[in-house]
Amino acid sequence: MLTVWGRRSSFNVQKVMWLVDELALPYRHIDAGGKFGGLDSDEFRRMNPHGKIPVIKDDVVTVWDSHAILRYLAALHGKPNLWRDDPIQQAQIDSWMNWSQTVLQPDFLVGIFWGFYRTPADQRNPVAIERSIALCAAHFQLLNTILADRPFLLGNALTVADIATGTSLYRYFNLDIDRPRIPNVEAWYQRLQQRDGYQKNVMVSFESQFGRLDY
Ligand SMILES: N[C@@H](CCC(=O)N[C@@H](CS)C(=O)NCC(=O)O)C(=O)O
Repeated sequence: MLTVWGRRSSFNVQKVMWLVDELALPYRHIDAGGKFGGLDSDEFRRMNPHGKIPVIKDDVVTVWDSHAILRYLAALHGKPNLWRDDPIQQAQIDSWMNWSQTVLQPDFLVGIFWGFYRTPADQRNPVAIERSIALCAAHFQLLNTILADRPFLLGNALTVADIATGTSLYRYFNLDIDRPRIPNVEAWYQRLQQRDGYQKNVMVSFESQFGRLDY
C-alpha cells in the first residue's frame, strides 16, 4: 500500500496526488507540513532528511522530492502512457520535467506566487515581481508555441511532463496579474481541467495563503 505525506495545499504535493489519481493507485494520505507540522520528528527526518513534503512510501522504498516521486511512480505504474520504456521518449518527458522544476517553478512559484500573492503588500518588491511576471509571460508564450500543433506537451496523450508543468496553470490563471495572449496554453488548461485528478488535487482554493508567508 502506498502512503503519501503532505498537506493538500502544497503545490509539490498536488502534483504527486494528481499522478496517484491518474494511476488509480490505492493510497493512504497523511497530512503533514504547514499547520499539521510533523516535519521535524525523528521519524519523518528518517524518511526525508530535509524535512520537506511530499514524501511517499510503499512496500519497498521511501522517496522524497516531488519529481523523484513522479518519476518513480510513473516508471512503476505509468507505462506505456504516462511514462515510456524508450530512453529517447523518456528523455523528452524528462526535459520538460527538469525545465518545469528548475526554470518555471522558481519564476512562477517563488517569484510570483510567493513574491506577490503570499507576501503582505507592504513587504513586496515591485521590481522583482514585475520581472517574474515578464519571465513567466515569456515561459508561457514559449509553451503556447509548443502546444500549437499538439494537445499535450509530448503529443496526443498526457504524460508526466504535463503533470509536472500543468500544475502551475490553475494558480497562474487565477492570480490577478497581467498575462499574455496564450490561446494554446488556455486550451491545454481546459483539457487538464477535464481530468478528475486535476479537479480534485490541483484546483484547490489557495485564498487562505494570501498575504501569509508562513506555511
Ligand atoms: N524540491 C522539493 C521541494 C519540497 C518543498 O519545499 N516542500 C515544501 C511545500 S511545497 C515544504 O515542505 N514546506 C514546509 C511545510 O509545508 O511545512 C520537492 O519538489 O518536493
